[in-house]
Amino acid sequence: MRIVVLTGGIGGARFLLGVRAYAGEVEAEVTALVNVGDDLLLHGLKVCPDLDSVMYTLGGGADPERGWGRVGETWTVRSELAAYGAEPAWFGLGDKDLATHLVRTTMLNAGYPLSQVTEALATRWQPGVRLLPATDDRLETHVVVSGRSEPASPAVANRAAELDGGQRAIHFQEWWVRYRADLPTHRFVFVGAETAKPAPGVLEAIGAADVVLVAPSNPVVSIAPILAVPGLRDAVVDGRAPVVGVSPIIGGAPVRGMADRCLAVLGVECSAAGVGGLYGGRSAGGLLDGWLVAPEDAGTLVPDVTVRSAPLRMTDEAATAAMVRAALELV
Ligand code: FO1
Repeated sequence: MRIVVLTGGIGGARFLLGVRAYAGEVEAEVTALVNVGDDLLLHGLKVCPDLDSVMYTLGGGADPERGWGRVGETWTVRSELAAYGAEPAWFGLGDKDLATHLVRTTMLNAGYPLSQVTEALATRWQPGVRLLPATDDRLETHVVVSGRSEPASPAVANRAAELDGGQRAIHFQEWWVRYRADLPTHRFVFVGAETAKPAPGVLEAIGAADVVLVAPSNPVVSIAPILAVPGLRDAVVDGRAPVVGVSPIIGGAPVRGMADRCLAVLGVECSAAGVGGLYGGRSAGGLLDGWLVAPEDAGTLVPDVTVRSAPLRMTDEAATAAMVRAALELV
């Protein structure tokens, strides 16, 4: 059996622990198609938060509390950078984490595509699932905001010029980490999406899949940038594999992160029904055949989608594997 998972963020990485555990029970192969919209260039290094969260989490190197970066991390370089006043100081790169970015940036500069770099890094971590970036091309989530305009921080590359009406685009990480989304926010832009191509192996993995799972990731800034890669969404919708999503919203609130803030920008209700409706039913041109919601949201209706409920708290690997089993029983 071949399972393909659309995933991003810390919740998506935790979900993959359960997918891997379930796949081990049924001898299935797993390919994770990972969001790259969070990626950024920082101090000359290419940082890929979602790829790293998945790689470290599955490889046993992630800090379980933080959910990102390494367990047992130290911050010597970070404090040295701060001593030089090197901007941005609001995004912390740990000493162990830096080695990943140095190796990745060296390989990218040598001309290796991100998918091959990811494969090389994963050789060390042995995640037990195949990790594929959604695209090898540059695709970055930027956020159009207004208010609290600061002098342009040159360190955050590709800062868009001032837009009309005092609006400006900032990189997703600045919005997420520096401002904690606490700015008037108008829209999300996936810079580079128009010309990005699915990474090698992505369309093949979708075509060969027996099931496609949409992880309980942030639908707006983790799943949408994956689906924004031309050809990727169509491959899923037009493919033969059933598509089952797992709700990231339980009882009207995200389990962690800021999906509520992101959904509000889109004017989508922060609920299992709202996100299910955002993805849409496959027979109506949407994405989903099935939608797994928490018991708190049993009775959720999504047009053209089969909805089931099961406990969705990813308290440990076994609980998450049970979620995966429930999702697969849906189809
Ligand atoms: N999140 C923070 O809230 N503060 C940080 O300083 C920070 C640094 C960081 C460094 C590397 C990395 O891979 C992730 C990092 N994150 C940090 C998390 C990151 O913003 C999010 O995990 C994802 O981009 C969204 O899921």
